[in-house]
Amino acid sequence: MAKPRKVIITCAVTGAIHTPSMSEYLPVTASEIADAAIGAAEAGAAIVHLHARNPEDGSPDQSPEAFAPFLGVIKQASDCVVNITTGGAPTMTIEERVRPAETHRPEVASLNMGSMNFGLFPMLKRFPNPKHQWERDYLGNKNIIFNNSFGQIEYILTTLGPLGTRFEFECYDTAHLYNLKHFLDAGLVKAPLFIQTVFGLMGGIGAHPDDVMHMKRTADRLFGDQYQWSVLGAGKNQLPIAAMAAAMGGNIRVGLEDSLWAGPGQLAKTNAEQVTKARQIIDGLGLELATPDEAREILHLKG
Ligand code: KMH
Ligand code: ZN
Repeated sequence: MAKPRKVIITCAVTGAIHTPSMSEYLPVTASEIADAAIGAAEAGAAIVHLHARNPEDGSPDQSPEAFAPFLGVIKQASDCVVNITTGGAPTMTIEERVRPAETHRPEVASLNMGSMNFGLFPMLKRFPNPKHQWERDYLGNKNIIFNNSFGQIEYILTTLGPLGTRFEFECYDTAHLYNLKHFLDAGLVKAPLFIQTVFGLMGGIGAHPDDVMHMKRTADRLFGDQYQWSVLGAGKNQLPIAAMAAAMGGNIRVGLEDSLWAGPGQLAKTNAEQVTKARQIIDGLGLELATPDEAREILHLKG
């Protein structure tokens, strides 16, 4: 009998989209981020995707020094795969964005595969009174463009590739899959590709099942068996999209970076709570959870 497929859960514990006024449970300090990552790994996440924040006001902080304290604690406590963001926040320069991964040389770094509008302002309807001025400026800005030009993508690949870091290719629309294909054909990226398709962010593709199917079909046509598919549904789309993708051969990303919710109107108190829900989907489908070492083998990570 064929063995059940191993599904990789990634947990993105804090990110740079949500702000502290939206949820008291959003990890902000180094010790909160470390606890969140360790808890997520204990609940079944093979990979933790990490951003840092300024402990004073919760604003995104992309200095390598901000990552160091929680990276050390996570490494001591867990063998999970560490994934450091190169997206940072869409207001940062590319040099600033790449520095934490360049300094800390993780097994995986995120790599965003195209430029796009980034609409955070709809969240102001749900959370109309942010506490800090930076939150009001950030969320109210209707002119945010997330810059990921071909030159910037190449800069990240040629800076981090030689360090042995591999990539979580974040694709927010079908064009981003074609951009990735360009880099594969140019020999700048190597299979197996870990493709994180992102659904339901304003500026990217929607979160309808047709959108999921279209991204999957396009990736299948462009990359065949040269890729591992993972999905991230923003906000309330997180678990429905996770369930759909898991049933179709995909891997799952959860975490408070992508959704603050544990259910309708109910804030998630921990990242581990969302990992547990993803795990229930995997169990229910008769699939198995990938351990960190299995994820390393599947994705050809340096270990
Ligand atoms: N917040 C995600 C939708 C990055 O860190 O490079 C995108 C993200 C970007 O994870
Ligand atoms: Zn991120």
